[in-house]
Amino acid sequence: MKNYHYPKIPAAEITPKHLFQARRKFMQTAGGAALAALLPQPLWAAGGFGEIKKSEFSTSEALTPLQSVTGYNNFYEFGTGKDDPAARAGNLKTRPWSVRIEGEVKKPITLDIDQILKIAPLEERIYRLRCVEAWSMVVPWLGFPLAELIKCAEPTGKAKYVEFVSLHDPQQMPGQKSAVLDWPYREGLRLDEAMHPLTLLTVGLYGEVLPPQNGAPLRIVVPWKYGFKSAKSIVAIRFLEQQPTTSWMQAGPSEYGFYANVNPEVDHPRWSQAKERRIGEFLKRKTLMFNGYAEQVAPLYAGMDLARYF
Ligand SMILES: Nc1nc2c(c(=O)[nH]1)N[C@H]1C(S)=C(S)[C@@H](COP(=O)(O)O)O[C@H]1N2
Ligand SMILES: [Mo]
Repeated sequence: MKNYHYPKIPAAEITPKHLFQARRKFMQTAGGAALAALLPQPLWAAGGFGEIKKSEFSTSEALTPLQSVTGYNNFYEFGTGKDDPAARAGNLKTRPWSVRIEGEVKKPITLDIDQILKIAPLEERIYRLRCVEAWSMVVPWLGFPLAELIKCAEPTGKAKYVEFVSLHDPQQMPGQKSAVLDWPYREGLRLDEAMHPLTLLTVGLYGEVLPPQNGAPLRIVVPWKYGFKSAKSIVAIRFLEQQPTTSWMQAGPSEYGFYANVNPEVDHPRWSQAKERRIGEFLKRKTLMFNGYAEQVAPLYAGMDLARYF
């Protein structure tokens, strides 16, 4: 059994070696602490992550253009319009940023984003993302399996669910001044769903750090579920014995279930889920069971009535 540890943050390792050495040289020649403030941020914050693994789980479908991925969003903390996040999230302060790992774990801890980035190597995962509002995108995410962090946390035998809590800060998030959802935004997964290799702890897209409107600095992406399960800008990952009530379940229990698996056969009470519009395309396409990931995830739901557990 491999022994997992939460990584510490030696500055020399956050910054790729050549940059670190160049920085030291610069400090030696230029000297002075004031100049240090002008030095580049760690590479991941400045954009660009170095070497990135490709993933066997990536789709080869055409990518949704970057402008649509960053310009057409749901992020209710910034308003309910699709262009609100791009217009209003720009100043979200994403550093320093820490995430509480709490609840039913042997090692509750608060991790800095830089520690989280060192848990596992980053991969590019090109996933379909299907919104409950019947549009979809294809996005090249950067991240690593959430399972890697969960292994570090060592859930106790009681942990059956994982809850994700997004930032609550009405000063920065003007949408939180309205009670459209119960803040903070809370989502959740069954522990086995959270451990599934497709579930991605995500820090970037299109080769760069996540833009604020896409959930910087850290979000979840669960590609076989409706988009709202993929919580953005998370500050806590909580392990629970009981199934949590998510913000969307609370807002509309008959419309948004806990599972929210993409399912063309189970309609939303107010619209069909049989088809979707891929952003940028004219004709609608058929929505696929589990958003096309049935081969990988159907066994998680063997024997379950998916109309009841929607
Ligand atoms: N905290 C938070 N996370 C969120 C949302 C939100 O409003 N707040 N919207 C969800 C919805 S409905 C979708 S479709 C996806 C959109 O992710 P994207 O903007 O990166 O495409 O984010 C999800 N995560
Ligand atoms: Mo969505």
